[in-house]
Formats: sequence, structure tokens, C-alpha cells
Amino acid sequence: MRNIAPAISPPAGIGDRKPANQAVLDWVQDVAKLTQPANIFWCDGSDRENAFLIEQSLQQNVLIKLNEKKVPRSYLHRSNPNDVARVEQFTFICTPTKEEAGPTNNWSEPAEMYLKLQTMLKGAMRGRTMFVIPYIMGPADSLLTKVGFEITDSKYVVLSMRIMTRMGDVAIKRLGDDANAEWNRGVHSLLDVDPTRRFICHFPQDNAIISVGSGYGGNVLLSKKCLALRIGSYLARKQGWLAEHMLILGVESPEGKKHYVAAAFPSACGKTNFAMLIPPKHFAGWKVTTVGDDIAWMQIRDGRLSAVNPENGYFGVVPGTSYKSNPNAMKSIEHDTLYTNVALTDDGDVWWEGKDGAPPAHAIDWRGNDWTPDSKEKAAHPNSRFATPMGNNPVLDPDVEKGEGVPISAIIFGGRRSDTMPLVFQAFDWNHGVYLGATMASETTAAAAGAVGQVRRDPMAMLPFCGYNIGDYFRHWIEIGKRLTNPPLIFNVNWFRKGKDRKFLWPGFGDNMRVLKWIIDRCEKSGGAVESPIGWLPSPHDVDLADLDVEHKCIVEILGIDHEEWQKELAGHQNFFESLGGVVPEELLKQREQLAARFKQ
Ligand code: GTP
Ligand code: SPV
Ligand code: MN
Repeated sequence: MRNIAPAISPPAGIGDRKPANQAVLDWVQDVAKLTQPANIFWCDGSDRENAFLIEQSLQQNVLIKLNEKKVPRSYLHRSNPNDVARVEQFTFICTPTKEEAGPTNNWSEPAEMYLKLQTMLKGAMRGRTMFVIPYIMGPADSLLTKVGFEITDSKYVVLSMRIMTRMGDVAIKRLGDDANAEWNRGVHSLLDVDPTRRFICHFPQDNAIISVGSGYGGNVLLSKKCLALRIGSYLARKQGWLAEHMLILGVESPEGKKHYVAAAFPSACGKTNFAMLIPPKHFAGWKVTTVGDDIAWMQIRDGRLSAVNPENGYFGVVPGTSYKSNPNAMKSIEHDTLYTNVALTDDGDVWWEGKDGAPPAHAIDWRGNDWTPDSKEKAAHPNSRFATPMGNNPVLDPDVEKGEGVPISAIIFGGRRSDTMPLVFQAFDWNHGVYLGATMASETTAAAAGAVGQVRRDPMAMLPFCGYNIGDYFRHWIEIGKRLTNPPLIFNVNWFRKGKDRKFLWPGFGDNMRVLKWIIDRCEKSGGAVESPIGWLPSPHDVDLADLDVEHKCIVEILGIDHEEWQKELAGHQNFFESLGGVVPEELLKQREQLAARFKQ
């Protein structure tokens, strides 16, 4: 099963909802002239349209229908095995100067890249249907909300975008007929799904994205990383807000006091899990609700940061998801879910490594081959994903559609670090918090093509997603801080520290509530902490560890800092700042010096 499929012919009343906006019509005509599709399908996001596209996808082997009893209204898609993750080396920020893209992005001169892409797109949709997807990012009535149009020759993209965004009429209405209105132009073509002709290109000045040669996830759902983060971060700086790679969760005490926190962890480092956390038994009466699991758009309101989730669904990592690790995710993906690259059991159910229960005696793996528990290959790809509407989430926050967003009490940065970083600590102030974010590091994961498990600096979890110069991005964070009269407290967490036996020291998942509780206590000015060179650290008695089956010496180890490891860490910060070649703001260089000095005291 592959993505590439011939044109489809919709019956009257499907695929013909043309928007009135002349700028959109002109752009679509231009792209059609270049790519030469057999026909144009104007999406309206309706149920009828969706049913038709699913039926066509089944006929063309783009989707497999799953067992209706076990996973109602759910489907499996297999991407090309050469195309299973984001491709950072082929992701470009095309600004007039290289300096604007900065030291962390691949850069190309816009005219040169447009020419290269146009050459590849010439006639690329011959014999195929070209879909035009109108969508908005953000709640329908939010000032932050953005309109996008994505052109694609993939039905899988259309079906996924309907889950991941608010798609169809809502966007056409929001755009209106003003030909000068602001909207994002996204063009995607599978071409021939050849990794040597795969490019994900952003033109921030034109509010445009062109993606070719891939049919997978973040490369092609242009609403997500491309618009909501890369173009989004560029717009956010210009317009004075923040577009961040953060989950947003609500946490309510038994007394009914509610806080919201936003947390930036790199790809496949626990955002979806944290956003849906179920507190352990000991925390009876505490409730965690999800606003978003991947992206936060935050603006300043009444001197505070206020966050909305621009998305409408979750594109989550499947392997490891179980009733033990994340029951809310399991309930969310039991129905109306589009799976990519998981295994198919003989009875039409889905399976993956880490799912509850015994593995099936036989299955078809993500590549479409026979699989048994003795197979050397994994049944599901490590970056296999679900796309599920956020409405499926049993703990969806009631304020998720609120246009003004939710007020943020704390920002959390965190990476996957097997050493050095303690379970949790608090920054002394905003700029110190910005420094924690800027110097974050994490082991690479299967979410991007390339080696896994290598520690790299990933500032604010935005290394692959910042659409402009990272030095300006740091500066933007510092400037935002100056405008906040009631700034969120900033924390750093690490669920992934390992002991000498190379096993995780901390149980993670639901037990992360214990850390969240300390963070809330700090926001409430009731939590204890000791001052350390790296920030405020909780002592073991400051964290509620009741009913936790972890040895005291492990707790001491995971909460503590090792001065030798931190000398290496400090050198790592310095190397990273130096590698950026002079763009790092003075304030952050000073933070590093102060950190080094505190270790010498
Ligand atoms: P993206 O969707 O790529 O942005 O990933 P994410 O940040 O949402 O990560 P996700 O919650 O999907 O978790 C990724 C992997 O980390 C999964 O295999 C999880 O099982 C694992 N994980 C999540 N939380 C924890 C934790 O607290 N401890 C441990 N040990 N593993 C965790
Ligand atoms: C990530 O890699 O952070 C993801 C998956 O959320 S993708 O949408 O493919 O970027
Ligand atoms: Mn996620």
C-alpha cells in the first residue's frame, strides 16, 4: 500500500465547494497550471466528503479498514518505508539572507529554491487529483487564529488534516473574500516519494510552504510543524507573541484551584503522555486536563502569558502507549483514528510494541510483511503514529475552544537525559529560565530520520522548528519577559535519568504528578526548595512521594546534582553558544558566567 494513487471522480456536490476569495482562486490556478492535475477537488470538511474520500482510499489501497468492532471507524495507512519520519537535513528556511535563517537552520536563497521546486513540481500531479484544503489553526474565535490552505495530491493528507485541524467551511468563512487577507499558502506533492527529491521548504516572508517527495506526518501535514511552528514562530516574533513546541495542561486540586502549565519537550520525549497524565491513587481528587499535546501559541494578556492550542487533534507516537502508561491516549485511539505504520493483526486489529497483553502469534508488520514474535524486525515502526481528534480525549480541558486561551502559571523545559539533569529544578527568574530553555539538550529519537540516542542541544525543543535566527529567538524570549508583569515560573524536568544499572531511576508517566504537584506548590508559594548552583532544588521531603515504590537512595540520586557532571554540562553550554557564532544575547552569556561562578562559591 502506498500513497500515490490515480485521480478520483467525485459525484456532484462533493469536491466542488470553491471559496469566493480571488487570491485563493488565482493561487490554485497557478499551482494547477504548474502541476497539471487531472482535476481539482475543493474540500469542505463535511462528513459526506470524508466518507467519500475514505471509500476511495480503501479502493486504492491507501487505507486498510480495521475491525469495526475492535476499533470502530478507524483505518491503517502504511507509508513508503523510505519515508517514516521528519527529515531535518532536507528542511529549509528560505529567507532573503542567510543571517535571517541563522546558524541552526538549513538555508537557501528563496528565488533559487522556488526555481528548484517549480522544476520538480512541473507536471507532478498528472493523472492525479489535486485537493485544496482550507483550514484554520486555533479556536474559531481567537485573535491568534491563522488561516491556511494546503494543496496536496495525497488523500491521506486530506484525511489527516481533517483530524488535525479545523478544516473546511470554518476556514472559508474566516478568510472571507478580501483578496488582501493574510493566509498561509501550502503546496504539497508526493512526486515519486524519492528521498533524493524530498524537500520541506519555508518562505516566511511570503507566508508560504512547499513540501515535496514525502507522504509522512510532519513533512506533509503543513499545518503542524511547518505553519504552527516554523512560520508561526516567525510571525510570533514580528507580532509580539510566542509559537512554541509545548503541551498545555490544566491541573486542578481537590479544593478546585486550577493552574495551567505549558511544557516543551523535544519530539518523542513525553509531551502527549504528560498532557494526558492520570494522577496516582494517592492524589485522589487531583485532575489533569489536556489543552494541547504538541504546540502552544501564547500571547500576553493582563501581564500574563495566555495559551491556545492551534491544533484540533493529536498526531501521537504509538509504540509504548498502553493502558498502563497512558490510559487516556488508549481511550482516545479506540475509535475514529487514523493509524500510520503500526502492525495489523489477523483479526483486523492494530498492534505495536508495548501495547497491553501478549503479542499476537502472527501479524502483518508496518512494511506489509508477515511477522511473528520471533521476528527480528519490529512489528510497528518506532515512529508509528496515531491521528485522533482531540474530541476523543476523555480528559479534554473544557476551555480548549476559548479564544483568549488559558493563563499559564508555569513553563517547563525538559529533555531526555540519562545523566546530569535532576528530576526537577526551578529557575531563579525569567532570564535564568530562558537560559535553561536555551541550553536544553536531549537524546535524539525516531521522530526524525537519523541516529537515535545522541545527546544534542535542542533549545526550547525548537531546534528543528524555529523559523528564524535562533539568536533573535532567544532575544524575543527575553523581550517577552520584560513585558510580563505576572510571568510564569520556569522549571526544568528530566524523566529519563538512569542509574548505574542503566535503568530509569524514575517511574515516570502518572508518577510525574508528584513533580507537577511540587511545581504547583511553588506557584502557590507553599513548596519548599533549597538553593543550588543550578536553581531551586526540592529536597526529598518537598516532593510528595507517598506510596511510591522507589528506594530512598534512588530518590536522593535523581533529585541531586553531580558537580563533575555539571562541569561537563557547563562546557557543553559554552561549546553550544560558541557554535552559534556570536548570535547569543549578552543576557544569556551572562547567565552562563553566573552559573559557572555559583559552582565555584
Ligand atoms: P512527539 O509527538 O514526537 O512530539 O512526542 P511527545 O513529546 O508527545 O512524546 P510522547 O508522549 O509520545 O512519548 C514518547 C515516548 O516517551 C513514548 O515511548 C513514551 O512511552 C515515552 N515516555 C513518555 N513519558 C515518559 C516518562 O515519564 N518516562 C519514561 N521512561 N518514558 C516516557
Ligand atoms: C514531532 O516530531 O515532534 C512530531 C511528529 O510531533 S511530526 O508531526 O512528524 O513532526
Ligand atoms: Mn506527541
